[in-house]
Amino acid sequence: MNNLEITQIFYEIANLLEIKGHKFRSRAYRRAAQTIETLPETLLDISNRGELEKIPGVGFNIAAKIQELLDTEKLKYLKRLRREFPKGLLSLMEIEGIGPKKALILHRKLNIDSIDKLEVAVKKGKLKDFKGFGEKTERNILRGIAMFRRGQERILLGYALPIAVKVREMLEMCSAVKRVSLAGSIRRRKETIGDVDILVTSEEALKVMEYFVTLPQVNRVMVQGETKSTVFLSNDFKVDLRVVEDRSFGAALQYFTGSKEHNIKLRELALKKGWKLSEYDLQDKKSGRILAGENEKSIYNALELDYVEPELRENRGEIKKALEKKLPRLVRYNEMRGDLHVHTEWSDGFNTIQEMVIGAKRLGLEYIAVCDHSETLRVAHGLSGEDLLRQLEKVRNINSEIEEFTVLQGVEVNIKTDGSLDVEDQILNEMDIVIASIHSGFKQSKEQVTDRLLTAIHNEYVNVIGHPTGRLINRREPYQVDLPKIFDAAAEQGVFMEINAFPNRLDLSDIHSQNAKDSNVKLTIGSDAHKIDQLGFIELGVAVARRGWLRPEDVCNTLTVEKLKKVLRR
Ligand code: DGT
Ligand code: CA
Ligand code: CA
Ligand code: ZN
Repeated sequence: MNNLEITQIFYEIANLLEIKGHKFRSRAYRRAAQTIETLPETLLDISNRGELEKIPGVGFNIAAKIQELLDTEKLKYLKRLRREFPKGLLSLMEIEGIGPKKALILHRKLNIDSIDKLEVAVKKGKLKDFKGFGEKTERNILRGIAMFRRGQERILLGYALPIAVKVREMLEMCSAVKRVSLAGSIRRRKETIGDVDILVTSEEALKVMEYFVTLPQVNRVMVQGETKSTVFLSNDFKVDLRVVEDRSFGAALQYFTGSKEHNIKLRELALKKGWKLSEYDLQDKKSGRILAGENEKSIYNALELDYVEPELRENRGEIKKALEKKLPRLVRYNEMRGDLHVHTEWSDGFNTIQEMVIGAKRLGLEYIAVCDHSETLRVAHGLSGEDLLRQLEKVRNINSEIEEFTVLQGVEVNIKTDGSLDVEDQILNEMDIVIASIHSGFKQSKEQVTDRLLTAIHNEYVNVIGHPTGRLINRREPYQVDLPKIFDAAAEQGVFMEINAFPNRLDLSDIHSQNAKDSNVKLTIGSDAHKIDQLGFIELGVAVARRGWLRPEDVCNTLTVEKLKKVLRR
């Protein structure tokens, strides 16, 4: 049994315990599930080392459950729990806005035991009569259902990327393989991925395909052909592999990277010149002369375009700019000098400040901003003003001991429902960086949320608005907010917008980041890491920045710590 399967089982247990009213135990399982979901290695490996209990959030009890699942593929505890409830009840709770209470009512009163039945019932207006199910709830449920269905199909970039890279590395080890590249949406670093596309060149396609479909990660082979094979990995990711001749590498890479809309534009451009662009090459139609094909750049250049980075290929004006030679010089993955949003064990993180420093150094960073939660975020053990001053003391000590690295003392302060902050100005004044975020009151009106954020922006100690729209990809819609207004105020006040790089946030999104930049707002990238191995998420934030057309000068993380400190002084 793999990590993802065990994660799902633990989420199910958490939900069942929630229905039963066992809040604490439910939370323990949810926390364990969240941790396991993002583990960089398999539970089997960890168990073989006898280190299950060393996983944060996994105690004796849960470790025993994991062991049972690994050994027997079954769990007696879950079986017992399931017997207490009708089948289908849980599926309802997959929908945003339906918690244990509502699920029970739907089931008892209307006999609803599937998402499909729920949808029919809402559309027939059958829910209105029950307490807590007004018209607004109905609309929310329908939206939740649509979101759930979308979420079922698309995978978060942050989860797909490491796995895709692993498969690419395995392919690189195959002797019959000449060149390998990721393609499709994962090469464009889109925030969610439908399926993973990989391109290979080889003179022995059959050998490559045989090697590919028998990789250990492969669970099921859907198609095995000579030029294209499709498989499902054990975590249900679909992977398409294409093999072409080496002389077509560039053309094939261009074609299979997409997007489809970008490709259509490019092909039109070729046609106007009397040429034909295909996955094999760029050809003159009349003479059949091959103009380009072996490398991707030469295709763009032959069409008199500047090379277009994969992240920009969405047909959002990049071809016009490439023709005019006016594409921005995008910020690069290796240009991050620091991470501007990390948590530690002082609030709800798992590692000490020192450990986060080690992790960040390993990534080649020069600074991190420790921004733990503030007091009113109880679920996250938020810090009081006093705690923050103690932490500041600690950070000063650490800074005096380490070389060529700086810890910035910060805080992720809550913006309360009236727009005020839950840390006093006097304390905020001591911080190197203040991120202000909304963690409550998501259902307020657009005016209310906008006013709240405007109030925070006008607080002279605030530097950054954290995860500015509050969305959770596939899970929670953004709150209603007038972003143009927020961006204008931020530009005027010298407040930055965050690109929160946590895989299910990516907030601001690519397009919103671009809008912010166009309003003269600078952006910060923060991994929002709660433990060392999440620091790598910063890469996802850079992907968003690049997809948002951001240049190095638009992103504060490219600054040296000295320059950064200057721009943080308002
Ligand atoms: P995804 O998988 O939904 O996240 O998005 P993509 O962009 O990876 O789409 P996918 O996997 O269907 O196809 C990979 C690339 O292949 C796509 O980006 C462009 C190219 N492609 C696929 N189908 C077509 C097509 O009908 N026309 C054109 N021009 N290109 C296509
Ligand atoms: Ca794809
Ligand atoms: Ca595909
Ligand atoms: Zn937050």
